[in-house]
Amino acid sequence: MSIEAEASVVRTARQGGVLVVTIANPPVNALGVAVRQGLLAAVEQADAAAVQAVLIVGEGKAFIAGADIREFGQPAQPPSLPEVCNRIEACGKLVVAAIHGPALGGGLEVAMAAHYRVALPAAKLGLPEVNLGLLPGAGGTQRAPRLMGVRAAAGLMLSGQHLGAHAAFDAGLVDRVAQGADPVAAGLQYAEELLAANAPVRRTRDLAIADKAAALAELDALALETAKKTRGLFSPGKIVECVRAAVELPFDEGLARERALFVQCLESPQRQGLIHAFFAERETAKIPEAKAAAPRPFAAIAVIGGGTMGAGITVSALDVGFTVTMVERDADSIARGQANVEKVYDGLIAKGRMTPEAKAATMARYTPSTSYDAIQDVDLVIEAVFEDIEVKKAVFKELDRVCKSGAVLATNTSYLDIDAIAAATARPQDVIGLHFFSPANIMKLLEIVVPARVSSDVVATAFELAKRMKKIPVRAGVCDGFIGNRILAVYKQAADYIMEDGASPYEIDEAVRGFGYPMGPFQVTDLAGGDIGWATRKRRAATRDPKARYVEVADRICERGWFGQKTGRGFYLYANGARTGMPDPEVLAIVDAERAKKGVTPRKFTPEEIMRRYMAAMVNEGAKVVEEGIALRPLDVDVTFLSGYGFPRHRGGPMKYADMVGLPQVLADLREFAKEDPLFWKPAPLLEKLVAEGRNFDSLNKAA
Ligand code: T1G
Ligand code: NAD
Repeated sequence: MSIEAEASVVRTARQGGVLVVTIANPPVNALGVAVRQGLLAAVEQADAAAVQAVLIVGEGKAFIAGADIREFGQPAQPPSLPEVCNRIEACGKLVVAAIHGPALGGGLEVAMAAHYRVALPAAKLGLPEVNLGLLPGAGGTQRAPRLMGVRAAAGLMLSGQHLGAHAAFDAGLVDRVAQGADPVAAGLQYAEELLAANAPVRRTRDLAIADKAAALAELDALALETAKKTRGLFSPGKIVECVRAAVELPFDEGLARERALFVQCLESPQRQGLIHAFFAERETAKIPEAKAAAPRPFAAIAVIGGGTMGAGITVSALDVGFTVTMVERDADSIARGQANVEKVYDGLIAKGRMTPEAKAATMARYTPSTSYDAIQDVDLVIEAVFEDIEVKKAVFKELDRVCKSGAVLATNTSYLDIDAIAAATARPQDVIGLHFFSPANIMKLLEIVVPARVSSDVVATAFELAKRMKKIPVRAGVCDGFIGNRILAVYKQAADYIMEDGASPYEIDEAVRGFGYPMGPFQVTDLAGGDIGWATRKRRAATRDPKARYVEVADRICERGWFGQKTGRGFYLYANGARTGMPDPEVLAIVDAERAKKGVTPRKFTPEEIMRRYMAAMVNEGAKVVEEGIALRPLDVDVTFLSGYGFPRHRGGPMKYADMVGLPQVLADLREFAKEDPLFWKPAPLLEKLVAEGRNFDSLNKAA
């Protein structure tokens, strides 16, 4: 890397007796190779120069947001970050770090290698490597326990959370909290005070860890707790091992142990999955329409319908500062709607996470109404009424009548044809799908469904809304179920086939949980309510391919009124309103009866075989969704399932998982299963094409 490149991302300048080292590597001063080389050169320059101190600052919004995540998986380029941190710590001049924004991962490790740290009010300090399947690999696991204590340091690394300036001060991570936003000014003032006080060079490596016996006992307990809490994850346990090394070993041996464990994490497939998830979530908002048009201005929102979704959407909007007018059919319904909203805030107050005053201030931005005329001036409307095309068309006709020109009209439908809904108005260019997930105030995913005649600025407005609501947006085309529910229907069908062929619903759920999901498909059906799926199956019955295999077990269960948790039984039994269900022998009897009716001889399925079929179905439909353009890229399918369907994050999403397994293997599985059912298991042409060309799904992410 040339001197100019180093100089371009790391600048040095003398200010009196202080060498100010500024990292300027937008957007977040990631510690790419040029920054590492620049930092090393700057410290060596300081040691050689007639300066008394060094001040390290970041330019722009961040101090340093960590190692350059894009470099992971690439060949390592010297110097390594541990070398840079050790060199900073070894500097003969006082080194001060002034933190005015994110100091995360390697960024905090650089700061902890400095001799003194000052934080400004907007500082955010953390070691979030665990979120990437990694651990702090530049001395963080050895220096943090020396500064914060063993328990607090382990907690910071295992949670991946960020600490604010004052919390970091209280934790011993920084020595001072200064006011203002200018790190150079605050840093210089602190450095001069330290020099005036003849403060010594203070190397973190030399700090002692108090009461080692107690610390080791704590780590024993933490190791057990971590294994239980982070079931199936690789790096959390390695973090605890590193902290144990910090207690048991001399500093440099601890560093060597950290490096060895870091490399193990780097080689773990979980690192690939988690880093893919990190970047994929930041790519979904990069859509053609956002390049083509700017969002329309919006501040006042209306929500039509105050049921499960209407209330959750209202809370999401109120939580980020919008005014919301909720419109319901009649007085009883609007009273229920308002109660559904207030219930959320009362729950937070009961948990001490909100004050009554804050609730009052929030509800002051909420207006209940039973008249559509109340929303003639709003900028954006989100409809969440019954999932019935005629009801929705009638509502959109009413919106067309009352809403001002330029208002964005959105529907929260789960399955219905948004082009048909738009056609019910004289302004289809203003109609878009905003598919929230239940509970809407919690779930991060927002499927933004783009109908044929919508204008680009309306799509851009929807993505801007997602950003302001802190949702993860995914652009989807119009089809039955869009991206998520369409693919869900297919792998749920595969689960039904596996059940009818011999595995119990409980074995299938267990296999899916073993894969890393919080719940299996039959538990999810019971949670969401079996009646919703039943209504969808009935709606589709008329158009279902008569040649397609159809499993009637769920229908038999629904015919008995067993809709799941809300009726106390479904696939599972929920005694006394329990949230965790027990296997139900009567359900197994229903399954056996359906097998007998179909002449199916049940056979054993291993968890691996269950997951091979479950994932093959999911990936195959995912490939169809991409090739039809319903999803822009495979990563959009991944983000949909990571943020809306509980897909295990460390596997990166269904399409990333398929890439890691290898598309030839997935295709071979499909072709094997197609021998039993060529219609259902017919491989997607895109999958066959990619395999034939020796390419993978990620090649399409890059191409987009
Ligand atoms: N490396 C590379 N690119 C990064 C990056 C990083 N560390 N952090 C952010 N970006 C990119 C991001 O992809 C996006 O790009 C742009 O910056 C803005 O990010 C050895 C092993 C800092 C709180 O885990 O948490 O150090 O999409 O949209 O919402 O121990 O980014 O514009 O092209 O997220 O304001 C540990 C990760 C690394 C922090 C800012 N560090 N970053 O949030 O903006 S591992 C992290 C964040 C490590 C060492 C180890 C956030 C942020 P683009 P953004 P934001
Ligand atoms: P819900 O039955 O809980 O609420 C619907 C509300 O709409 C009722 O309160 C009803 O009074 C009101 N309503 C009906 N007609 C109206 C009209 N003409 N004007 C004003 N209000 C009217 O239903 P929900 O579960 O909230 O679903 C609403 C929509 O969201 C549906 O399209 C559904 O498919 C979709 N959705 C539901 C979920 C979910 O998990 N429940 C998830 C995503 C999307």
